[in-house]
Amino acid sequence: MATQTPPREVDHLIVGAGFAGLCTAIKLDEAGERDFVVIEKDTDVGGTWHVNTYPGAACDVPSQLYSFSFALNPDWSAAYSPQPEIQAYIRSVAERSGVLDRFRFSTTVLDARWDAATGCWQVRTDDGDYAARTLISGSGGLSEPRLPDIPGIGDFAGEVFHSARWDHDVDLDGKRVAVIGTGASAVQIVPELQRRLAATGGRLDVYQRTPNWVIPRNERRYTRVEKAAFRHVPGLQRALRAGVYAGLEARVPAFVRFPQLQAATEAAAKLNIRRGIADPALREKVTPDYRAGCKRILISNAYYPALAADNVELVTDPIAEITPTGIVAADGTSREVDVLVVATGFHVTDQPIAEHITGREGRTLADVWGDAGMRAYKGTTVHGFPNLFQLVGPNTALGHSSMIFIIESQVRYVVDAARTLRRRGQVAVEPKRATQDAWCARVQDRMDGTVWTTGGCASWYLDRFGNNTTLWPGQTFTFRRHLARFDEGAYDVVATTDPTESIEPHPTKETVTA
Ligand code: N01
Repeated sequence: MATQTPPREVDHLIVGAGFAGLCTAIKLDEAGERDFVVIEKDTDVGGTWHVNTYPGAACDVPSQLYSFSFALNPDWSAAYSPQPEIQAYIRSVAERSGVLDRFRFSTTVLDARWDAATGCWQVRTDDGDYAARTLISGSGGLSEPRLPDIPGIGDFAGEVFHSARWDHDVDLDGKRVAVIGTGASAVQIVPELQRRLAATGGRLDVYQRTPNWVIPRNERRYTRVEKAAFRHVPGLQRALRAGVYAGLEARVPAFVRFPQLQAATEAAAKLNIRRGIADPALREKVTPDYRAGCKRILISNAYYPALAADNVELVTDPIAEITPTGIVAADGTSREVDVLVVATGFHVTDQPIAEHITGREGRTLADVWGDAGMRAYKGTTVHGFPNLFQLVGPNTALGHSSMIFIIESQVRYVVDAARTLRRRGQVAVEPKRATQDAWCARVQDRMDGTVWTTGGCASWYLDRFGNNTTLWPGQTFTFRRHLARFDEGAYDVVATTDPTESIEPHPTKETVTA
């Protein structure tokens, strides 16, 4: 008879091996919290940078800022890094850090359930079970592709794939390709496809529902001398990084307080359109009618010229249906398609991981958030979910700077929490409801008057209640200040029902105060 293997006990279970999961592993290790496992459903570290391999994939945050603060990279090839370089960087940091022995790849979390008896998260994976004191989710805000619900899409007989699941086995040469969507991924994909198809006699149709503001990308490659200077001149690269950081933070008031300042961005984007497109009708089609910044501002020098190329058609009529052989637009025009690329974004305000996490009251995080949208204290902890820490949680994302800064801020908080819990005798804590509510109310108050609310667009930043539960409405250094230390006073200690299961002394069943 098969015997059931008991769950493996660990102090910390980290879900996801992208920037967030890796950073957590490294920093916990440094703090002496070495008993952790990182579960990753994919085959390598990197998260979104491992998975998004579409042609042209690159970071639209400057390279100098797009690295860990504790692992600067003097070898970036250019001002903006392509995906393979970022993936190689993450891999090399992981290898150097000495934590990879605790990573379990090709393993998927099936569900995680708070167990009051043991004061642990009971986590089932497709490769064994775990009992973990803390559950740290670094599963990413942009990891689950959102597929469009277009009539007939299931009957399409050609090749179809999402931008984040690029099928490199599909031969595109000479084909008729359609891209649905014109967001951050599409503006990188379209120029690459256009060039490749032009060289092989193929055609590209780009289906645009809403135009985006696209400003020029300040591209340049670093010279050998610059790279040597980054490596050998003390403080040089850090000073450059600080300058880039300050420059991006200076843009925040135009997003949160004075949206009219976005007029400068709109002027730059209009110039970009005029430079890239000669046809007035096409220019008009790609010019947004909402305030820049309301949706993510995109950067590209190649997107508009690609749309203007002879082998490309920009279709702005809505898609009526997809047939086995092509796409029919609302005006009745039918266009034959061999390969359909769906660049329609991700599940952001309804994160799928939330369906798999069940808290103290027996409800899933998805259920709880279904009531009124995503809510968390400091974007990281959730009432009813003891010792759960969510990286890149509600209201932590950025439209203007590097998410790695946010991730490092949250990881400091989590590591301080882990230290605090150990000092207190491995208690389980969750944010007080009133404290969490006050935090969320303050964040939502700050949304009034932001460009995301007033800019006149529909965006994936907003949830189905119309609230922006995605972005941090302020400067990143303010976020870091809020999370500078684990504020015990904001938390309640959660009792375990069977005190004998408590491994270390339980100080009090009341609120822990700082
Ligand atoms: O997704 P998106 P993305 N029929 O949601 C359209 C990050 N990222 O993958 O605007 C027709 O921006 C939709 O139209 P509309 C970055 O944070 C970073 O491009 O909703 N069209 C839109 O045009 C980014 O913001 C980098 O009207 C449909 C597009 O699909 C985020 O990922 C690079 C449709 C979706 O755009 C997401 O970017 C790439 C439908 N049914 C991505 N449904 C970096 O460089 C949706 N659309 C760091």
